Amino acid sequence: MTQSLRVNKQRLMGFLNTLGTFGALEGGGVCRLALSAADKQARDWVVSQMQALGLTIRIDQIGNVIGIYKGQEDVPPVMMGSHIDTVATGGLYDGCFGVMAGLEVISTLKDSGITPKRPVAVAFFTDEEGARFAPDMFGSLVFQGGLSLEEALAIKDVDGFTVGEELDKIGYKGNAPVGCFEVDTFLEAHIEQGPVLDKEGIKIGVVESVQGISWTEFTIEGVSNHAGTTPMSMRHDAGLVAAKINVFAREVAHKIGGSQVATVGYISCKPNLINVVPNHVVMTVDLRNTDNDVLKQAETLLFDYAENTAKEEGVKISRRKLARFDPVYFHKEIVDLVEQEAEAAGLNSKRMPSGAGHDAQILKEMCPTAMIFVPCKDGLSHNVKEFTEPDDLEAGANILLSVILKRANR
Ligand code: HGY
Ligand code: MN
Ligand code: MN
Ligand code: MN
Repeated sequence: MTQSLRVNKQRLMGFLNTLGTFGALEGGGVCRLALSAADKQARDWVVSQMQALGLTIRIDQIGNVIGIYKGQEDVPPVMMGSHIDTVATGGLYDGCFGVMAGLEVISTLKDSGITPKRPVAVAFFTDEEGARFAPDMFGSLVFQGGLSLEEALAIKDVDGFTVGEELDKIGYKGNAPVGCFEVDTFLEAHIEQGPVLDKEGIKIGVVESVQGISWTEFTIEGVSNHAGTTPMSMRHDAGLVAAKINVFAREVAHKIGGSQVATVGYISCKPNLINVVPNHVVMTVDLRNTDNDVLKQAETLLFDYAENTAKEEGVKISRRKLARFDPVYFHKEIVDLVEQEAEAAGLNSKRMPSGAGHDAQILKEMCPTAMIFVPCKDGLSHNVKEFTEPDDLEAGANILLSVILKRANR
C-alpha cells in the first residue's frame, strides 16, 4: 500500500505560496528575518496547519517548533524539518520547502489512514539563516546541545535586541526543555541553492556532506579627517583597509581554487559621508571549503593580511568569530537510502556536498541524518528570484515520503 503513496502537488504548492505571503516583498520574494513580526505570522500559520492535522505540538525554550504525528509505538520520532526564517532578499523555497514538504508528507499519511510504527514529526528551527542573529543555526544548535540556552538567549542583533527579548515579543519562548528531545532519524529536504543539479539536469541531490563555514566580523578604527585637506600620506583610513581586505578575501579564494569561496556581505562604514575619511568600519567575511585544513589556511592568510594592512595604515583592527563549523558527513545508511529511493522512483540522482549550511548538519550529531536536494533554477538562492519547478518539488517530497516511511516502519 505504501509503495503507491504519493504527495499532493497542489496542496504542497498551496502551502509554499501561502507561507510566502508572510513577509512578502513588492515584486516578489520574501523578507522574514528570524523573530520578526513576519516570522511570527509565519510561525502562527504553520502551527495552525499542524493543529489542523491533529499533531502534538512542542515549542521549546529557544522557539523551535515540532509537530508530531502519532505512531503505533511511543518511541522517538522520525523527523523532517528545516527553517522558515529567510534572509532579507529571500525566496519561497530556502528552508520553507523542507518544512512544507514535511507537512505534506504527514498530510498524505493522514489522508491514507496510515499510522507508521514510529511517530513522524515535522519541525522548524529558530534562526537557521543567521541573517539577523549570529551564529546561524543557533536554534538547532541549542536543540542538539551544541550551544547553551543562556548563550543563545543573550545573542544580540545589530540594533542591540536580544534573542530572549524577541522570542518573548513574538510569544515563542516555549516551555519544552532544550537538549533532551530524542530523534530517531532526521531528514531535511532542501533546494540545492547552487547550479549543479539544474545545469546537469538531475532531479535529486543525494547530499553526503556540508562544507566548512567560517564567519568573521572585523572592526577597523581609523581617524576621520577632511577629504580635501588631508594629504594621502597623513591618513588613517578605515575604509581603505576594509576595501583591501574585501579584495584580498576574493583573491585568496581564486588562488586556493577548488571549493574555496569568500564573501564580504556586510559592510557598515562611518561616518559614511562624501567628504570625510572613514574612521569606523565593521565588516564580515564568510569563508567556506569542503576541506577543513584548507579552510584553516584561508583563515590564517586572511587574518595575517588584515593585521598587516591595518598596521601599514596606522588603524586599529579587532576580529570576532561569528560562526565556525567544520565540514560534516551524513550517515551512510540514510544517504544510501535516499539514493535507493530516488532510483526506485526512476529519478536520476547525484551524490554531492552542500555548499550552504543547514540544520541537518547540526542534527547529524544526535541521530542518523541526511538531506535531499532538488534543483533550483540557475542555482539562484538568497535572491528574490529563487525558483524551483513544482514537478521537482513534488519529486523531492515523494522521495522524502518514501525514505521517512522506510525509517518509520523498520
Ligand atoms: O549561510 C548559509 O549557508 C545558510 O543559508 N544559513
Ligand atoms: Mn536554508
Ligand atoms: Mn539560506
Ligand atoms: Mn542554510
